[in-house]
Amino acid sequence: MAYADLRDFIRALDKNGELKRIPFEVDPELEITEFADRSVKHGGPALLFEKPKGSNVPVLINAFASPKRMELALESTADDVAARISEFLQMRMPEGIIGKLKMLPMLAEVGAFFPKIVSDGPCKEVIRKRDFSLDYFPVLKCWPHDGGRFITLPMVFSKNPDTGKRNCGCYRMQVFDERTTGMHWQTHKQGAEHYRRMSAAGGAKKMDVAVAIGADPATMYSAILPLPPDLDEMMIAGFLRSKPVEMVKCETVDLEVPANSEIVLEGYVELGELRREGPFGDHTGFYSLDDDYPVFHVSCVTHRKNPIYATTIVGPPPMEDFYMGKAIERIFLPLMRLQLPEVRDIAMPAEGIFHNLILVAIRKSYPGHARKVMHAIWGLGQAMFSKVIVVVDEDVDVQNFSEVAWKALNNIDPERDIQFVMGPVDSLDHASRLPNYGSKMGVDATRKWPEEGFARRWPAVMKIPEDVRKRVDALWKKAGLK
Ligand SMILES: Cc1cc2nc3c(=O)[nH]c(=O)nc-3n(C[C@H](O)[C@H](O)[C@H](O)COP(=O)(O)O)c2cc1C
Ligand SMILES: [Mn+2]
Repeated sequence: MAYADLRDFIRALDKNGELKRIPFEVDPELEITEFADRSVKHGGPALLFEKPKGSNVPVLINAFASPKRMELALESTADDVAARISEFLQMRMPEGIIGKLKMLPMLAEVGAFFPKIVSDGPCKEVIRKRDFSLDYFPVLKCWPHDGGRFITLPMVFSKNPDTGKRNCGCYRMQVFDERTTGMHWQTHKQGAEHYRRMSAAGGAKKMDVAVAIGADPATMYSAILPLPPDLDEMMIAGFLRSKPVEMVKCETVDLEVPANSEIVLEGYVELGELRREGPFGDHTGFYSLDDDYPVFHVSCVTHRKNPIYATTIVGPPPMEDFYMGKAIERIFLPLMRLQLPEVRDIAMPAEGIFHNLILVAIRKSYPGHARKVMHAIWGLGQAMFSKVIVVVDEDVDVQNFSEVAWKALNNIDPERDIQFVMGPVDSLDHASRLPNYGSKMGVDATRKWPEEGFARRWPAVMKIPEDVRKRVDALWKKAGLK
């Protein structure tokens, strides 16, 4: 059963022993960060701060911050979501009328994912068009040198001015004052693309933006998914929760938001207006330097009665975002394999902060195959940011980082097997020579073939035969070893 809203998810977390309520006052400035960081590093629960200092609105954090909680959020393991996607991708129109009839339930299921417009919803319980202030909400100052307080887990809605298609992305927002924030959509993201297109078209002075904070977990999660442009996150959320997302029209802008949202900030970004944003203690574990970004002007706030403020912190790994990213790794594997069927598995170790290190196991079929896979990944959506790609043969378990390091380090002749390329890099990369532009490295750690010019013999890995192992199993016990 799909979660009705954030509260429904909080109840499920509670029931499963995955939530700790904090009934006393804790400061949203740094103290909640220290709680959240300690909790995630110790495998602790999600935290609900009932009395954040300076606000009557409770704060939920770490709701997705473990494999168990990701599974509760998606009501299934990420691997099962991946299997469901594979099933859909393999769906072909069967022969004959009987076969076609058998397909109907599946097609009906596809139709059932599309978001549905409803006329009212809980997010409209309180509508504030004049009398509102962002200070009402317990927005965190996450790290000591942050430029201010940041909304860190928003669903930012905008429309592509050319296609009319909706986008929803999670872009942090620095609170500048009671009614304005930053809008940190990085240059490669869809919000920034909509902004560019509107600016280029001329005519309009501002771009409508609506921000929802807190909803059912699948809808919240969809905002971070690296989907192709113009693929509606709300449709994918409907797929994930097996129930359409109900959307309501905003009061002051031409956009819709999830009806079950806890908090909605409606407003606009003025085209051409930029303001210094940051620094911000970021995903990388380092501060992102301050930079100029668009400004979001809030024109109306709507919220539920007794709203709950959902947030997260990012920082030295592993943090909550690592668990969200791990599920992305699993869920997107079948989609990657649509283009690259030779990919057996991929892994993004926590220390690589998503795309700084991607380990890929392939079934190698022709000379140069590992390099083809690297280039394909560099051309695949947000995987373009992959700073280091290590390609290994399919007999290497990429989830076992120690096995990858051991085999890859043995298998490479660095000068021959390492490839550098130039291209777009993540906005958060602080080492690249220019912002958003720099080099990337591919490591071909597969076994080298004669067809690749490798004239020497390639040795095998040592292994004791199975029959010997069995014999020793018995002797081991006989010797009294454990
Ligand atoms: C907690 C969290 C915070 C994020 N903050 C930002 C941000 O400030 N700016 C940004 O461009 N992407 C940010 N992202 C990544 C985007 O949400 C992600 O790239 C998403 O796929 C973008 O969606 P889009 O392709 O529809 O633009 C964040 C992700 C997470 C998990
Ligand atoms: Mn998108």
